[in-house]
Amino acid sequence: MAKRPYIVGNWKMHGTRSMLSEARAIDRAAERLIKAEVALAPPATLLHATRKEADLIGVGAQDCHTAEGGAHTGDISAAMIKDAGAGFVILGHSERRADHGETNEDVKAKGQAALSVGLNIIVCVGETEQQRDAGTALSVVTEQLAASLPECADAGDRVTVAYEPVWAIGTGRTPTVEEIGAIHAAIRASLLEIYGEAAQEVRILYGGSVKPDNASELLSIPEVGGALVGGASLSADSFVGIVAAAM
Ligand code: G2H
Repeated sequence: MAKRPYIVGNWKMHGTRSMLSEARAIDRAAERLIKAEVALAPPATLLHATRKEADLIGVGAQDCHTAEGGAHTGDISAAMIKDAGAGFVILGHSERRADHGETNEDVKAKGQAALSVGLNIIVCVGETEQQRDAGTALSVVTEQLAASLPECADAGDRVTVAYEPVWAIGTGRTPTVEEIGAIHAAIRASLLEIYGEAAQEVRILYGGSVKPDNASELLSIPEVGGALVGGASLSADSFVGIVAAAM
């Protein structure tokens, strides 16, 4: 049976406790929008509070460390994230790859750490504008994927991939339907090589300037199994508009 579209809000470094009212409103809306699976990834400081406020939606983190614990000032382990009430973690977002120099190998190690404590993972991949212009988007994305994904026997249940072209993030620009379709098809083919048959069940999200007014078109592309939403997830109204477009 096909899985429900997965709509994940990535709050990035936005949100103090005053934003919990948005999480509550999204959670309330999820009660009627049951044809989609809805989740929020607030900053780590709000994980526990969001989990307590929201009963129906998934709650996840935006990063984790590879180690179980130790002398890593400022970092947070996968076990701590789980303890705070999260069910998943986003890994390898291009902002972390750019701001913190995260490599594919780092992302893979983080994925292993997360899976080992029972967190599910959303692994992000995507090309830069330069790479797209050079015609290498497909190879960049499939190479990132092959090197970033951890081994996982039940990948169909625990792994999600998010395709986020770097040049589309927060810019209001999106690839064409054909471009997204081609990359998602290539991602599916790579996933089948990596995970075998289990890959059929892995959802591939699109991310990058998803808004209520383009969500319906983006989510109707074959192989697009949902969306990773940044800016438009900060308000319950616009995020719920995107969730509604998924159904
Ligand atoms: C891409 C996306 C969320 P935005 O980073 O991961 O952000 O929707 O603001 O482009």
